[in-house]
Amino acid sequence: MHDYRHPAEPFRIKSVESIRLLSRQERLRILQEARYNVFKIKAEDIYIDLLTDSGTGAMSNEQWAALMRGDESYAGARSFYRFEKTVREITGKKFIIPCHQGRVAENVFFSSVLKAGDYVPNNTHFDTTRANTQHKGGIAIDLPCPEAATNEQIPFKGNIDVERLESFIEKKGADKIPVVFMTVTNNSSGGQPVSMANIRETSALCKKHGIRFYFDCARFAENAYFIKQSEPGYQDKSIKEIAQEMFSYADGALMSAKKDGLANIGGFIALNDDGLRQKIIELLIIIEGFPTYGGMSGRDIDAMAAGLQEVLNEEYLAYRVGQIEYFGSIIEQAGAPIIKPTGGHAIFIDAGHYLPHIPVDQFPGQSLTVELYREGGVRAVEIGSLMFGGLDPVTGEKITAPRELVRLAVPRRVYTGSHLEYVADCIARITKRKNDLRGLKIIRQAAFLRHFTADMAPLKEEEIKVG
Ligand code: PLI
Repeated sequence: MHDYRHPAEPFRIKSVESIRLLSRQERLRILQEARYNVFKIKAEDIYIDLLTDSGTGAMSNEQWAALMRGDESYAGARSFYRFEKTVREITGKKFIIPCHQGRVAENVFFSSVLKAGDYVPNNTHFDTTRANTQHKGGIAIDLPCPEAATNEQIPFKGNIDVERLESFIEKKGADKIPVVFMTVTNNSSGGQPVSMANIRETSALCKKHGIRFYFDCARFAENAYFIKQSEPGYQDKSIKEIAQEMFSYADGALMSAKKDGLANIGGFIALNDDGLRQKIIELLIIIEGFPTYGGMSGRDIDAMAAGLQEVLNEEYLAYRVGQIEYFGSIIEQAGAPIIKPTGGHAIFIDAGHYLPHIPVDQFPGQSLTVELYREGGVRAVEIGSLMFGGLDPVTGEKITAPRELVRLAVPRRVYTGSHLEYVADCIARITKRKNDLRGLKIIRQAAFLRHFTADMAPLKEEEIKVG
């Protein structure tokens, strides 16, 4: 498409925020104080923050202008109707319920559809979706396609395994499965996209069994861009048309607009089922607010509506996906194995392969995450045994994480190519002495989502095992 390393940023910078790199000595002290959990480090002590792409993006001048249009009326605000029109147009759903972020949408949705002991299959649950399912007594089932666990350079590794889904439905019975979810893009499986064909097949299977089919659509526009790039028949369609077709196969969707809504806060539920809407709204009013503001100010709703329109811009998506691809290539050159092909919002380093001398119960992913901060003030997040291992809070069974990954999530429109090159340089320095890295142990942990708050400590010499 072009001869550059990746499409240059299709925007110029109008407002800047200073960042600083603390001394190595300060970083060591901060790590100790944070108990080796990077969630507990203050943002001002981070140089490059790749913890998440959620709510961390830069808004456009149009979004800042939209803030001024915000209508702060308690009920029936203009902001809501502008937002509703935008989401209806993209999703084709009748009812649009605003929620201040994705996990609230999950909370009110699962509280309204789940009974204890029900199953919720998904291509791969994101951690809050899993926790919300479990919190209501449900059992979260991941059914990623077999290619997801390989390093094959093929598109659409975010797909659900339709055959396994079918046999799962036949085994457990449709009455035990109130909803099947599809996460687009598949965040926990490497930000990999899902194909339209897979969406269509899953939808047909759910219809056949009378089971609801919903999207967890936090990154739907990035997914639509991958479909345009790689799935035959979509090259001449606009991103909006592709998104509309994706949503046409689902009964509804839950969205965290902190990703492809290009907003710092926001989310929604879109659906056609009026009975379910009523149930959701009853709970929403108790925990979020009136259904025309759902826990948000009018200005936030307007900024989200503007972001949802902007994200459909193909030039923006080409830059976004191109930037991630470039980032992946320089990290690989720096010596760290990554999940390939690169997905839409992050690079996932395979820490299990990078640090094979650290066994999974000594958290190789967390070891690399800690080292990235120590080396260069870079904040990443572990997606491995710390996030997904431990004991199932519902069944008490021991859970094994599928892989030991470290995610470097790239906030939207925030960091330039040279910031990303700096991160790759840090990895190159770590690679030179990676055999000296050690594992960690947990000192204290919570039952749900333990990675957010766990206290950790480096292992003592006598505690070190070899992987
Ligand atoms: O952070 P929330 O509550 O607005 O959204 C939760 C959520 C739901 N689904 C998916 C696919 C997500 O990626 C997600 C949040 N993701 C975060 C915070 C992330 O760092 O990836």
